[in-house]
Amino acid sequence: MPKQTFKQDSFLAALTRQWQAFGLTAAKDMTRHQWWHAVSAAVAEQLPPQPDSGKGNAKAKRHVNYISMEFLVGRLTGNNLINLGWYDKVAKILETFDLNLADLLEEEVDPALGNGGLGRLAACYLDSMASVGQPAMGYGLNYQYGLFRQSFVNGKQHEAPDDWYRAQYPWFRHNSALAVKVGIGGKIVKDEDGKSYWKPEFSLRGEAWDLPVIGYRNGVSQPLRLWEATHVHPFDLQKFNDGKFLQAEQQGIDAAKLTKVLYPNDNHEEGKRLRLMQQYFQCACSIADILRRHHFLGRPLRELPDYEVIQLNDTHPTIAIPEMLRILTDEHQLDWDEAWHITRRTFAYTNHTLMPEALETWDEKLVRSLLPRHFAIIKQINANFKKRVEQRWPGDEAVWAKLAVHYDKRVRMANLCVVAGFAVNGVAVLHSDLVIKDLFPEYYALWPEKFHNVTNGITPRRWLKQCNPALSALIDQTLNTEWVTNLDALKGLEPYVKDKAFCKRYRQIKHDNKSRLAEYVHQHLGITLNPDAIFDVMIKRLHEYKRQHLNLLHIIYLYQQIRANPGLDRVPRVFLFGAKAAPGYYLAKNIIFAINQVAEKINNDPLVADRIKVVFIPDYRISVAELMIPAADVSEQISMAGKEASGTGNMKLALNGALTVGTLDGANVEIAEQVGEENIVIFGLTVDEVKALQKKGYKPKTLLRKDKKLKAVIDELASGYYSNGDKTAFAPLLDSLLDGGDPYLVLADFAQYCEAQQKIDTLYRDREEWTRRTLLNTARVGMFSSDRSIGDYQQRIWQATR
Ligand code: BZD
Repeated sequence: MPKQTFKQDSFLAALTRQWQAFGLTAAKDMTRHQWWHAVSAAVAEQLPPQPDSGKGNAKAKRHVNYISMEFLVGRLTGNNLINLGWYDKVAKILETFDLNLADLLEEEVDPALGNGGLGRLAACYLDSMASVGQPAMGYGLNYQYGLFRQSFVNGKQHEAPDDWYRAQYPWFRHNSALAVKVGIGGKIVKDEDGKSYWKPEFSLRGEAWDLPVIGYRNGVSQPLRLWEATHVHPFDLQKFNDGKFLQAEQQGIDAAKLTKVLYPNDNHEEGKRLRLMQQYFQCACSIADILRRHHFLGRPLRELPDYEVIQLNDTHPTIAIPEMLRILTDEHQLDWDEAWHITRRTFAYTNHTLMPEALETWDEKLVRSLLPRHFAIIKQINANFKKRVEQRWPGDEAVWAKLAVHYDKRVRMANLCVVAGFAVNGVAVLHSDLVIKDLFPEYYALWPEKFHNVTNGITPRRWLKQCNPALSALIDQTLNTEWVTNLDALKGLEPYVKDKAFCKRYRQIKHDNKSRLAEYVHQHLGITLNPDAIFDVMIKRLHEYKRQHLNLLHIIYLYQQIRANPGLDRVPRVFLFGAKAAPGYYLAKNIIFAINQVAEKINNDPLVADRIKVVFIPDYRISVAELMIPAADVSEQISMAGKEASGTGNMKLALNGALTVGTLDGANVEIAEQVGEENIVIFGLTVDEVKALQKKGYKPKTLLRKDKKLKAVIDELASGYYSNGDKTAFAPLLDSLLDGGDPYLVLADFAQYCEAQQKIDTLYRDREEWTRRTLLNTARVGMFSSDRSIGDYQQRIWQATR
């Protein structure tokens, strides 16, 4: 497809229309925010129409429908300008108005329609599919409020709603012709032929709001379609005429609740009715849209899997499977076998977690009451599958208890995906192995061909080109090749480890990025950072298994060492955190509080001077990540082995030249393979060692008695030293580590973690050696481009036999 050309006259004319629409008399009267809006809208106007028809997809290349409850896209204006190749042109025009484009881009509120890794992965994959020319649509929900805004009040997390003003977001295109009617509740009734069908209690309307996903300089623009719930009859005229003015709009208000807010939990399920309604609403809209397109193109239903694949981003959109079966059987009158044959070849499922508390199951009563027909379909799937299990494991109730889709009055979404889909994949090699070995061994025995690995990836457009312009420019000049669409080309940087001038520039860029972050921290938190210190970065959701508290224990240990030996020679280190805790996750919130309290004490202790600073940056989000990642020297990836499915921050940080301190977990294993053992600091128990220790019986208190340093750290936390004498301030955290049995083996990995950190200190003193190792990280992580991941999905899953 040809590159999209920028038309300056149309752009200027569109700008004019924008300030006129604001009711102003000249461009110069616009506020900075209005300028951001006007520029974005003027660019959006120039985009090609997004092909909804899917004509481009042929049997040779199935069209991908990526359904996800979350798309954490981040700010779009800068990214779209870069992908279009229009950034410099627009910047030039703005200069004539005395405006700096980069400053304007800061005006955009991040669309935060996701929690963390899973939502961000979906956004990277859309970018890559558009960039590599994989025809695709993203399907999600248009939440009015994204992930909550975080602030700290006396060190404690405080949540506020995230109103991102979606109604005024200039990148949306609303297409009212695509609206879908979605039923909920009600019962199953029989028609005169005795055939059952669903009579919903009420209906909602799904309205399509499209965001453009722009390929990197290839003329491609594909929609991310986000559904908003409204009411079929937003206003009840009957009630209005009856004088019930307030009730007249009630249905519209109730409907709007459905897509009001994103659930703020990651890796934990809540089983809430509204959440299941959101899931179904999204799936019903998306399946209707996929089938509408298929019919529009005159293609027979039985050929659906030849043209379309539906990739489920974790189990959250699983209800799409019975929805497809319902439409095929009830609305298109296919018999069960034919409908099953089509469905079974259409759906593929990506698993993102092994944690039992995150695996979704739904109470059958809830499913039956909201979706009676779907429940009946699920029971049918279950009954048919039971015969298969019975053949393979005759009379083995224990196996059935594990494999059933419906069991013990609950519907298990992951099982439904495996049984009804043609492919299941994990998101890193280690994780995919554990999916087979620990989570689904019997399913693997039944259908080994369904199981795959696709190691996650990140888009180099946002995570290098956009967020680290200085490093990108240096790479451009050095390599003289388009590395942005071929990240493996970064290998070409390897010989430059010997080039002193190059290394100096590489080091200087890191230093400048650190100064940029220091400025942000100073402006927002009033803390002064020394850009010559090691910037040690831990950015991810706050979760016990991710072990931010292991990092904290080490910080306290360091602080104690300095107090015991005030002349201690340590390279100054800034420990930076960014993390949100789910509002109901008390332990996670207690860890945030503990970090903030320790930070307060250390940052104000003159004895420490510059040697340690601890900074918890509030409201961590994509735009803050874009600032922190290029500034990081050290990347903290310290989850308990076996728990982090992949991680993607680890890839972004390594790409931008941070050295990883990490356990052999998730994609860290593959990062270590790529960069080489000398260029990463691995510590801690392996998956097998974790299992062995837990089997043997792990007793954190015994460990504590043996390790004096560790005991001193724990005792000090419990003493009130960091909490104005309040000995209970960190009780949840301490209870978990001690009486709670330390489920994530924080204490067991503490000693090795401290050694790993000492290695970092030693290594950093040799500036040239440090530069060499970090540069080799940048040069060797090309395989973590999401373009490669998409290639793997195409080869192993989407285009493989169906
Ligand atoms: O998905 C994350 C995993 O924890 C990471 O290891 C992995 O790299 C990424 C991408 O594969 N999982 C999530 O982010 N999960 C959620 O955000 C989530 C959201 C709602 C409900 C359950 C989980």
